[in-house]
Amino acid sequence: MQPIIIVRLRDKAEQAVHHIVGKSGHHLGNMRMQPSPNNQIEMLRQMQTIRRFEERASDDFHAGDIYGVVHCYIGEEAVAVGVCSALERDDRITSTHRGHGHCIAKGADLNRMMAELYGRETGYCKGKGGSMHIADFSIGMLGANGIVAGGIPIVTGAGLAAQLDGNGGVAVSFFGDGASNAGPFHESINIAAKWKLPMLYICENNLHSANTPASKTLALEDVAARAAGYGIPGVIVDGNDVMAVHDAATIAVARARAGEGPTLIECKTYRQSGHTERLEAYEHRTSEEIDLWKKKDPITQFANNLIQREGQLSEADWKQMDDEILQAIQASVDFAKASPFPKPESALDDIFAQ
Ligand SMILES: Cc1ncc(C[n+]2csc(CCOP(=O)(O)OP(=O)(O)O)c2C)c(N)n1
Repeated sequence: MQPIIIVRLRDKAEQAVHHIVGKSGHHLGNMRMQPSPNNQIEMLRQMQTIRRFEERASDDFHAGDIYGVVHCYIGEEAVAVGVCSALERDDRITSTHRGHGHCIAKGADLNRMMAELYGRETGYCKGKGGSMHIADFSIGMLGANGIVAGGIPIVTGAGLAAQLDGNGGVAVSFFGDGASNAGPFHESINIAAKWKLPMLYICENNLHSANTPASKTLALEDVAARAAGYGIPGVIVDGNDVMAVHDAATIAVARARAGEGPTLIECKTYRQSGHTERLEAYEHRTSEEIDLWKKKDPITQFANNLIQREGQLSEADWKQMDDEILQAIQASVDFAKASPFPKPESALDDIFAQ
């Protein structure tokens, strides 16, 4: 089974049409599924919120206000937003060590997120988990995860639960190209395929696994091709095109809800930020490569599209949206700073196994 590629093109009437073509170039069909103008503007707002949240987290980390580790997702925002915009609130996801984008796209509270990064009692983990452990079950966000590939079996269990409950729910695993080399990916996708679990496996192929180029660790060029080994569809999509990601996810969600089983979607994207803050000395990528991908920035592309082609947003609206987002981020920092640190005597609270 060859991976399928979804390409976003325009037909003569300037409607968004996604031409679905096989890897060998043969045409498999078209589809038309545009989110409403309001929903598209909301998608842009979410992407920019992720960007501004992380820029602030990075600044505050370097200023010494945030402890631990912060892995930014800058440049990959179209993946989280494109997929989560195709989900319902009760659908469940798990994330990675690079989880701020997935949390925000699923609807997490900015104040509680920032407070968690700041290590404060009002944070999602009462200030004791930090960036890599944010979870909010009320919105189906089952957790970021510091263990590479660790979230994949967890959310596959959520897919099994949805199937057993018969509630039509879908479960989504976000993971990197590096994680697709790990055992939990293969074990999970195998059983999900066999049991036709309502799952989406979303590989965020940002071309590098921490500080190693994916080309040095992947035996294939396309992670999506691995789907063939499990008898499920493998889709490649431009991970910097939020609408293309949304469409690929929408098809996969429909397939999952119809009981037809999982889909592996590989989003080709790029992390503009370093692997983690304060690891500049280990940066192995060339500035030419980073600059090339900055030119394909997913937020700039989408905003320009809405302003220039769709006419759904004016430059002034875009500026106002950004101002509102910056105010919300500042409010989250104010909330965090005004919150107390956890008390030392609470160190052993909420421990379920020792
Ligand atoms: C099981 C495990 N092994 C190693 C690490 C150290 N580690 C942290 S991130 C990372 C690379 C992950 O690469 P990828 O899945 O492609 O995600 P990316 O960082 O590119 O977003 C590694 C090896 C870890 N956290 N967990």
